Amino acid sequence: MNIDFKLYLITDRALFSTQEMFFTAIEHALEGGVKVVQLREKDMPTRQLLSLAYKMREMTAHYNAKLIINDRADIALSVAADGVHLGQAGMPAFAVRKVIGDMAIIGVSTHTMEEAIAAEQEGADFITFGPLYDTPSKRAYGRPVGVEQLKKVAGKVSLPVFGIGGIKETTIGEVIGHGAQGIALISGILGASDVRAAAVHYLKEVGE
Ligand code: TZP
Repeated sequence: MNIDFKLYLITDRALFSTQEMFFTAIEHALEGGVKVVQLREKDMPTRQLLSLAYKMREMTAHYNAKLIINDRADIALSVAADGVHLGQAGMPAFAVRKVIGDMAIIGVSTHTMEEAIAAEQEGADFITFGPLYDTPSKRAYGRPVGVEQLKKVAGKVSLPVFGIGGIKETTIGEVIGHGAQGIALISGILGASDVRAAAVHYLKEVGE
């Protein structure tokens, strides 16, 4: 599987006070040139998530961007998404591969060397590794893993590695410099006051 992107935008509708504002932000990110969006709304009831996934599919297709669905292979298949992103607690990549087939992309979230190696052995196409830096949503899970650990992981696995967690404009260079193919992020882009400009800027910094 050719994973040719360098910026992986993850959704979090909780950053917006209305659904319309959320859609506008995603639209602006796509206008800014984002090529891959992961729909990650873990607390949403299935019926609602499905309809959001259809909407995201429509929007991403319009901009020729890929859509990856967090955890739910069933929803990914229903809306003809490009792939699925798996956490550590859900189905492993080899099992999801049987459901979604060889043409779909499988990303796996990893936080340790062991998880990264396992994800590769289990047939992931790429991994995210982090949290690299402090980020509010992950504080409960302990200290960030840091870029030195990223370097070790990127040196060990042959999969593309995307750094994740608290990445800001000022730290992109360091993340790429420590072996990541790209960056995965939420707030750097979706939390910006001008989402379009932030997308353009991050894409430029990452070289996409
Ligand atoms: N996994 C590890 S850190 C993180 C996820 C989903 C949150 C990333 O969000 P942000 O705002 O880019 O730190």
